[in-house]
Amino acid sequence: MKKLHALIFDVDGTLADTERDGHRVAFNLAFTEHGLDWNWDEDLYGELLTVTGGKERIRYFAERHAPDFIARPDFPALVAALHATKTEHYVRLVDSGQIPLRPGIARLIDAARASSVRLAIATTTTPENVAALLRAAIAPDAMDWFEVIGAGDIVPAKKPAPDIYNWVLERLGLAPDQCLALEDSENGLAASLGAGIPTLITENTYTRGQNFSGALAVLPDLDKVTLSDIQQHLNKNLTS
Ligand code: XBP
Ligand code: MG
Repeated sequence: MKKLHALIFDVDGTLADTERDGHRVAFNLAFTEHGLDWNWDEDLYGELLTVTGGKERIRYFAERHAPDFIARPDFPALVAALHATKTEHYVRLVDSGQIPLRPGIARLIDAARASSVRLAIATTTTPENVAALLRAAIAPDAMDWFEVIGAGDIVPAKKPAPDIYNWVLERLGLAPDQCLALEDSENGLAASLGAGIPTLITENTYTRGQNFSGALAVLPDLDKVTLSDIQQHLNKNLTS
């Protein structure tokens, strides 16, 4: 039986449903502030979510819907400025307490801390966004509860590349099969499996129906999931 040494949490869509009412709203506020008539409605945003990384998502949208924007010589700087404004709006939204944790997350984190299972984060979003969510949705000192926080541009390639998970594993000093990753999306699963980490999926409205082959299990949420359930998923994985 492989003992669980660490839980590695994805953030957006896993710790909390941050995309529809958080990131998407922040992007639209940033577009307005920069005088752009772009508006990402819920359906369009669902399509754009296949591209991980906010700056990458803006570029992807502009390539398809705003060729004049792409043609501007200062395009890269504009993307960076747009994304910085978006992050300010997102942090403000999260600080106002509007984005709660998903069911079962707080209990699982408390159980891990009580049984010395180490905690880490591997996410595509920015460190500022992670800090804001942990502070507002968990506790003012929650950043200290996670031994390693891998976020955003710290690695050259974002999910579905495994870079962020390998970065976290290296700093945890653990082997992939001593950990378990908690993810919500196909891109996230590709990243964690790419790093060899057994992974549980908690799907959400934006990721339901994606290709989760290779996951230990696909769950609606973690509301009823205990650490021993997770250990059993790991043991089953070893015998299969
Ligand atoms: C999800 C992402 C992020 C967020 C937006 O991250 O792909 O890009 O959608 O955040 P994960 P940024 O599921 O890996 O937590 O604008 O800061 O990228
Ligand atoms: Mg996610």
